[in-house]
Amino acid sequence: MNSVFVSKSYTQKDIHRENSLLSPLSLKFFPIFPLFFLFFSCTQTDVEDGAGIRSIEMVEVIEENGMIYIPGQSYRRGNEFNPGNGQMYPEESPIHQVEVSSFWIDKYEITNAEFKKFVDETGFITFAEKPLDPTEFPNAPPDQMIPGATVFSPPRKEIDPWATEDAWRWWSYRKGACWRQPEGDGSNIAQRMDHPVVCVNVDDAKAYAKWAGKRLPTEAEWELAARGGLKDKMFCWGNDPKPKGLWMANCFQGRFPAKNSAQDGYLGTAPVGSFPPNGYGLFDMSGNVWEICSDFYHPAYYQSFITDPMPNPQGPNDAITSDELQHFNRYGTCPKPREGTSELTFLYVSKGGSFLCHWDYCLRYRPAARHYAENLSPTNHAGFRCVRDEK
Ligand SMILES: [Ca+2]
Ligand SMILES: [Ca+2]
Repeated sequence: MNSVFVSKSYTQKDIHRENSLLSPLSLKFFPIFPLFFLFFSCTQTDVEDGAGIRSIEMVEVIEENGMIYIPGQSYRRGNEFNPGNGQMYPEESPIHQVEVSSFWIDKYEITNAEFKKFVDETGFITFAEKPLDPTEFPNAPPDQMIPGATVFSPPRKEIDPWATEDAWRWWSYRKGACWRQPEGDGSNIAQRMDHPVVCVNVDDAKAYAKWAGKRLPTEAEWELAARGGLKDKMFCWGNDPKPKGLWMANCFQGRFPAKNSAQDGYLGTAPVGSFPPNGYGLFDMSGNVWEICSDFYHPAYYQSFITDPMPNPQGPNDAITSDELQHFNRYGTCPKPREGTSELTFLYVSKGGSFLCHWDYCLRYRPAARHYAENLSPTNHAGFRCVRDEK
């Protein structure tokens, strides 16, 4: 989705939550006890749900304690092609070879039930639940210093999402929005404990991961896992966007952003694991919620990476902010963060698209797709999953 830049000054001290908004940008309680499954070799496996039967090309997989083992390998990261809707996504190119060591990754997105357990045990308070520090943002209006998050707020009438870059036409800062009440005051997650947690930022996600004895994935790890053992395919399941005419991921159907037909069965987030897994047996690597990674985001990162490739890349050394990204998109240059830049405005990679990605407007429910999350602006369509090193 297009980047949002509402107006503000280019002075980081003046940035507040609204103008730094990120680009719009039930568990059947899964068993937590130790599991160990082994799938031998590459096989066609039929997966059936309420929508129909899909055939998934499964590869050899080891599962343990809700995590899948991804063997170390070199693979082709990125995408240089029109994914089918006539649009190009230059931040995904050039395609390049990248080497990643073996690791384990969560089978599902982190759920509200799992996040609640973390909060109950630690007393952790997420960013969205705390007021902003006025000394850090002295020029921000008081009403934007109160706890809250950025929430999808579709217009009542259809609009052309391409008309302007102003994504505030379908996003709003919502008082009280946080993981416990993703749509703000009056909402709750009582019937959504098996949905992915949302309205968390990268620091919240890192805190959870540390508590769980894990960490956030790098972009290179995440994309390798999302590709499900397939090579050079556009989607996590292959090149056909809708095999047998069935949706393979929770995304947005209808006319974005006003009319969501929910043809896939879900208007908002879905219970994790509601759609078929990829070849590694990982669920929701496409859609449902964006998944925050540990790398800083830069749209031209791959162009610099190919000049100095390295195994297990961690992303760019320097962070950029949404203002600087906007500058880059307009002028092709991107100054380093200036003195006084709040780390809360740094952009981190997020992957996989969300329930708001639409074929025509944001075809980013693909393994190569790249987007970003900003600590200052947790949203109700971004969450995360964790990884851990091979031991
Ligand atoms: Ca949907
Ligand atoms: Ca996802």
